[in-house]
Amino acid sequence: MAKPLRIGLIGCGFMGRAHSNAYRKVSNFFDLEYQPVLKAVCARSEASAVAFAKKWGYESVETDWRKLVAREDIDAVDICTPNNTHAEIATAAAKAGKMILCEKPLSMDGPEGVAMVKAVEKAKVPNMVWYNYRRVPAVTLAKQLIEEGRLGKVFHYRAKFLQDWTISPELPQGGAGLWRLDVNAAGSGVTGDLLAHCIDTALWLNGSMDSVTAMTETFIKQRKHTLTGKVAPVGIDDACAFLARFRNGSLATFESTRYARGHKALYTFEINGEKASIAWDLHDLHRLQYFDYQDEGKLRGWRSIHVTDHGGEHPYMDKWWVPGLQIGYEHSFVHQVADFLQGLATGKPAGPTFRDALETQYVCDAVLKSAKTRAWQKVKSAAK
Ligand code: SOE
Repeated sequence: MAKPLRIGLIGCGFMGRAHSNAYRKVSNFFDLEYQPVLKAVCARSEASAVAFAKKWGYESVETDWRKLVAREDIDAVDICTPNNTHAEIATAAAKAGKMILCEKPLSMDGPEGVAMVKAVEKAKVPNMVWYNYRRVPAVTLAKQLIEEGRLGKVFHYRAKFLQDWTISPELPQGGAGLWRLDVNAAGSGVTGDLLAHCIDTALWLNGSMDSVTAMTETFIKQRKHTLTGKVAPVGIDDACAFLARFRNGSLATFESTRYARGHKALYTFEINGEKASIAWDLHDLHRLQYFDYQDEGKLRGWRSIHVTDHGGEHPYMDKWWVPGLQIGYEHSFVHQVADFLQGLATGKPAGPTFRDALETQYVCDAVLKSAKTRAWQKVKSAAK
């Protein structure tokens, strides 16, 4: 019998659904010592919490997160609320001795993130941040290829995350779904929301960054605020591009926008090494493009690896269907829960931990500061 891990979920939006789906599926596909039990869900609106609980199978509801955090029948708190609430909830949950799974980005900025890291490390509670793209099998395969030394010295890292959903000036800011446009709730725009994903993957695949230089733009300067009904200045970055130097000597470019007409969630990266290159595209997420200069000359060229094989060749895939049948976005969350539970069983915590995610926060801080000062900024280290 698996040991129950009683989950208390806070927030019933898009991420509340993605995480709940992962908790429900993980034990059907992975053999683990722990099994999530959907104990309680919390939302300010009781009607929303009740409807969510019914749909996803939570046993009970709360309308005050403090009550959920204080409950003795909760082992792990999952924070799926807007960014400006992460720190307060996580700090209280750590004090109450709960494990914490926190939606990305960790915090509004680096200093807030430091306090969160201190809280979980002082309380010695397992902690993780939901940077789910690390667990797309093709991305995990990229990590394996790099660790096997197949790329050799890395020269370039290139990443983009392009969307187009905020082009209309009629779109309001604030409130459910649109808090990402409200700087007081989100902290920043595409930098903390989208580039944070690119940065997390990059730090994981290519190590720490040394310095950055950035530019940002806010194309629509004011929008109606959903909560007040009044037109208010827009404080987020709508688009951001930055150059970076990694500590391993490689050069990088990163770009993100919500104004790339035609692109919905085009997250791509490419890494060029001395011996090989790899490229990945979220719109074709089960494929990894790979070029190996050591291939025989007449056959040398980019290969498109369909990352769906079993028998240990392709990460996570033997847990799913049969070779050749692909999986998708939602499965990256299932894999992240599986790794978290595995980490509890082995005592080797699954990343990114709060401390790992603090490094992403430091890069975001440096990027936003550079955009303001128009000067290169050093990136702080989050290492102990
Ligand atoms: C924004 O549109 C968003 O939903 C992000 O908040 C997610 O983190 C990203 O994975 C997809 O886009």
